Amino acid sequence: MSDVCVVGLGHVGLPTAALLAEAGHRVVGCDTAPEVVARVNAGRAGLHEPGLDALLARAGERLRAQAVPAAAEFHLITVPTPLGEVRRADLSHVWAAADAVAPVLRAGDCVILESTVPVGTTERLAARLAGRRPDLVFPAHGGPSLPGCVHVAHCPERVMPGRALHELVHNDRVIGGLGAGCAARAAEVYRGFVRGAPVLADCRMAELVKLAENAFRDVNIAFANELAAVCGRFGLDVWQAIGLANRHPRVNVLSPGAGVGGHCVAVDPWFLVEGAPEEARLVRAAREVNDATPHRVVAQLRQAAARFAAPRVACLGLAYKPDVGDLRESPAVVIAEALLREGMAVSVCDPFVARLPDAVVGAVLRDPAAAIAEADVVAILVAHTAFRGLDRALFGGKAVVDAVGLLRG
Ligand code: SAJ
Repeated sequence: MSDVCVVGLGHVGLPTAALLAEAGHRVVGCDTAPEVVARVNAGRAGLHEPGLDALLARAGERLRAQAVPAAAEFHLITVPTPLGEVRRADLSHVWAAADAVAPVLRAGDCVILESTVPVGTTERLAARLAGRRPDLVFPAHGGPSLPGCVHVAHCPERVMPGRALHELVHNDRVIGGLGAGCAARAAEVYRGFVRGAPVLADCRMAELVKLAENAFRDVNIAFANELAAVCGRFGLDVWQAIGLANRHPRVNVLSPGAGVGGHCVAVDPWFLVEGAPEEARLVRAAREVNDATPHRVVAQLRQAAARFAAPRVACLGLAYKPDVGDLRESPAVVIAEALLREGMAVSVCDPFVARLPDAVVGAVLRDPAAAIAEADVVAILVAHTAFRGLDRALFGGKAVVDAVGLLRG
């Protein structure tokens, strides 16, 4: 069993570190946030990830957390890559992780970048490491594996928040190597816990494939959202339209909603646009359609509220998607914020949210039945399973904007 160092103990890094520890590796997890280090060492995940606390308990002493990387055969970098200025990837966390790992690297070690990145980043990562460690040998992109070289690879995570443990084990992994032999070396660390297939490729290919996966989803959701806008223009019901279209054996239109949120699908397609602005026209258009969707929902709500002197709006759902408490890039937050700015009284109901974010200061968190009872307008923004059981009589006499088709069953 190897020593493994996981840099970044977030939604992907922590479950990965715990699975590696359970597979028998000695794992050091690193995080720059002292509270994360303390929490993990106390055996608490602090994430909405079913089974993770139990897994941490089983990992016991094989997983310990600290602020800085330790020497290890494998270094996994699982840090965030948010959208920075002018819709380009902010890679500052990747570079900080590289600079932290560089001093402990040894000949023959393997560095694996799991964060989602623009095409070409793994090569830049290797160049940065090589710049800090001129005493070590790094392969050139596509070049031969030299004796004692540091292996560098990109193995993008592909897990759905809330299903991380299942998907980390069962999803196939695309493992892209920098030079010959890097992908095969990187694959060794996943063997202990991944039951999906390891598919070896070049690092640029692995980077592109991850971006393509999320852009594919974004484009398809944009089509559904655009269809909702088109149906609105004709006064037609988009849910009925999709239900009928999907009876065609080769058509599968996704669900329109309040917009696209989360830290992946709403972000990663821009990394493709960044690298290929002339070519990625459909990808850019999809991003624009999905980003415009919350504003279209606000316009519908404004219209629904127009007949009330001091409209009270109940927003059902604040999370970026059903049955999670994650608020990152959530379109529901954008909508609630806009309603507050327009002077409406806003109550928010979300069984996964214990405290409202600063963005919606002025709104109140309430249980759905009470919020709906007192509202003039109900905005259904997230199809949480818990909302499906709400008594339909509650909505009687209310102006309802159902962005997610919850009342359609
Ligand atoms: N959404 C719709 N309509 C739909 C489906 C989704 O409006 O029919 C919305 C959701 O409400 C949400 C957004 O799209 O706001 C994104 O949700 P999602 O479930 O499509 O994706 P994420 O961001 O939770 O996770 C994605 C996954 N990628 C794909 O499905 C291609 C996951 O596998 C990736 O690992 C993850 O991004 C990531 O980390 O990149």
